[in-house]
Amino acid sequence: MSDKELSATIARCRRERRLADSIVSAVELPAAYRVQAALAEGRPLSGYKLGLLSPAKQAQMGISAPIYGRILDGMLMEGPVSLATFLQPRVEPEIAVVLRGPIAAGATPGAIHAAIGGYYLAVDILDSVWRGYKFTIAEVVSDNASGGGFLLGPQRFDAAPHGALRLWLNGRIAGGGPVDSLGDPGERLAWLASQTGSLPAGAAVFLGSPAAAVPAEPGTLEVSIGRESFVTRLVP
Ligand code: 0L1
Ligand code: MG
Repeated sequence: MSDKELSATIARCRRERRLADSIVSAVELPAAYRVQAALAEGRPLSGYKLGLLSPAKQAQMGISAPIYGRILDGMLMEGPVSLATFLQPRVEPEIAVVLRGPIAAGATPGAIHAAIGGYYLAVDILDSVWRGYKFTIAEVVSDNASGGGFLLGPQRFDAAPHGALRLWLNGRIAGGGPVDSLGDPGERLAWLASQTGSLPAGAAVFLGSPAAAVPAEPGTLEVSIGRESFVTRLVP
């Protein structure tokens, strides 16, 4: 499958609200990012997501760096969130930052730190177009790194929270892991700016999850770290 066919498949399946089957293709990563950008054209950008942060996940996909996707107009949501708007939603707990200033490619660590307006508990709602989340790396990058919906908790933290980030679904723990395993947020933002050219002021950047994504279900969704938590609702 060529990059044009890949782009057309994703666009058609998204439009028709149906899943696509993975087809092994020879599309390289730079071409996949071009497909992602072309599919996002005309939609205002609210930020970015980082994905596949862990070396184990990267090795599984045959890459040695994270991937990124775009948070587009309408993807930043407030609860309650209707699951009917997605194809096959999965959720994972994250930390996100909101930028108060722009970050240029090559910015110093000090400039990056100064550009961070705050840290938030967050939920990444993944929604791959690829059936059963079975995809090649080119397919998932072209499909906007499975970007579906994004939730930011109401509380702003001045500093990056540390500890075990946990996801609770209807009172049951659904996953978690140490937030420090995601690496230094400043370094992650530096990498992202080097890939995109710059990050605009006001952008939300979801920094990835230390936990595996789990299928979303209606009910109460909670993200916690230490004594802090963010609760929202998922409805059918
Ligand atoms: O970390 C992530 O948000 C994952 C991005 C793409 C891979 C997936 O859909 O599982
Ligand atoms: Mg994620």
